[in-house]
Amino acid sequence: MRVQVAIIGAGPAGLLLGALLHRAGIAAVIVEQRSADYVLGRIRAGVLEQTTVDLLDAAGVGARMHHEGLLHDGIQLCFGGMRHRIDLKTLSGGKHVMVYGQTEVTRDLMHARDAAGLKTIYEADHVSIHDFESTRPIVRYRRGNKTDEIECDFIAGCDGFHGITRTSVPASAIHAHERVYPFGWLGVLSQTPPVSHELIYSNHERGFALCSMRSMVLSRYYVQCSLDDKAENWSDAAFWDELRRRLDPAAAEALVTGPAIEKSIAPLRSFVAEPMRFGRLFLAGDAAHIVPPTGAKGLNLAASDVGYLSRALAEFYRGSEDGISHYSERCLRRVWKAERFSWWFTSLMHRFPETGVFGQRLQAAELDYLVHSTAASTVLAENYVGLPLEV
Ligand code: RFL
Ligand code: PHB
Repeated sequence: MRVQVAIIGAGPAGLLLGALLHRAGIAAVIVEQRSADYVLGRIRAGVLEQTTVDLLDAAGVGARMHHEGLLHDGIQLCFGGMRHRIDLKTLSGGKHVMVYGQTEVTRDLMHARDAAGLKTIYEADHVSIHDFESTRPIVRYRRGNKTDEIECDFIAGCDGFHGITRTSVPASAIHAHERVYPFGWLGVLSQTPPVSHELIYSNHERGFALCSMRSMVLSRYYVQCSLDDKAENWSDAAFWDELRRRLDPAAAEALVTGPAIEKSIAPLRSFVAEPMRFGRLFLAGDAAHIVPPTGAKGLNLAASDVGYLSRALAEFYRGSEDGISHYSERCLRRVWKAERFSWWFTSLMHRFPETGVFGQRLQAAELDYLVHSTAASTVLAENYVGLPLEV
């Protein structure tokens, strides 16, 4: 098979890139190692920046999101037993975020892809990439007991943190920067109305907690947990008790509990690989960088990377290499700002075993400052709703 662009990975980065390239008249195929149902079964992000919403609209897949998604004008910070509202809209000059689950974004992109008759190869084993330093890169994979080959002009590595594209680059050509946090998030999805109409981020002496949602009848909650914890060791009752303890009295009282539909533990990591382009191979999304989920930036960075990449490839086929030359630098400028924000918000909101009372007092002072200084809350709001895309 021969295509212009071979995309590795059918997560949000790969699927959105496929949709944007299709709009630009560029032929692409997606190679994914899992089944479509498996990809849809992963419960992940919930908060979309306006720039992500705009890209989904540009890809022609925004209709259901605008109908079912929830626009949020604020978030709430809980500490010292009290809640404080950060008015995102006023502080950011009129912006808001869209609460619409990654699962639904993925579903919409998959449906649009099927409806347009575009090819996705699911359950591809032993995916490997070759010759991306030349102008004729190749992707190989196995399906059943047959090996197939795709010849292409470009490879987009959208295969997430554990994928093969980043690790196919010679170690001498790539630099990785990493910080692993000494705790994880235990997440629960439940068919219950959310405890609050806005997300609550809570700093508590027992650890961080987050109250989020997917709709007015589907809630997503997280509590900071130990890296040794196992999701199966947490009964539903133990999870709800722990969450309640980490909220202010009014939220604890209002919390509606129910059976967990999904329960899992995610480790927290900051990671950036530089550069993001190697000849005809481009890394995008989690394949190139990871942020701890506190800032809700991972999916949004994946979207902005593929926004830059689709534009760069469209320019290439119109005769200019400018976009592909600047791809890595353009992405990384945005990535490092999101890394900084996610690291800062994570550091502010979690219990760190090693910092002791001194660290806790500093957190309390910063939170107090944050909610009482317009300058400080503006910095939070501006980053949370998302920095503007560089043009
Ligand atoms: P994905 O979603 O990991 O998709 C990669 C795809 O590549 C496939 N793959 C391969 N395919 C072929 N060959 C191989 N060798 C392959 N290896 C892997 C995989 O099966 C998969 O289908 O990466 P992508 O597309 O870059 O998207 C990134 C986002 O998924 C991620 O950044 C977000 O989920 C992060 N995140 C959040 N981001 C936000 O913007 N807002 C949020 O509110 C938010 N909350 C979260 C989050 C991530 C979380 N976890 C579980 C880490 C909350 C959590 C708990
Ligand atoms: C989620 O709804 O899963 C979610 C929301 C906000 C975050 C992280 C995760 O910061």
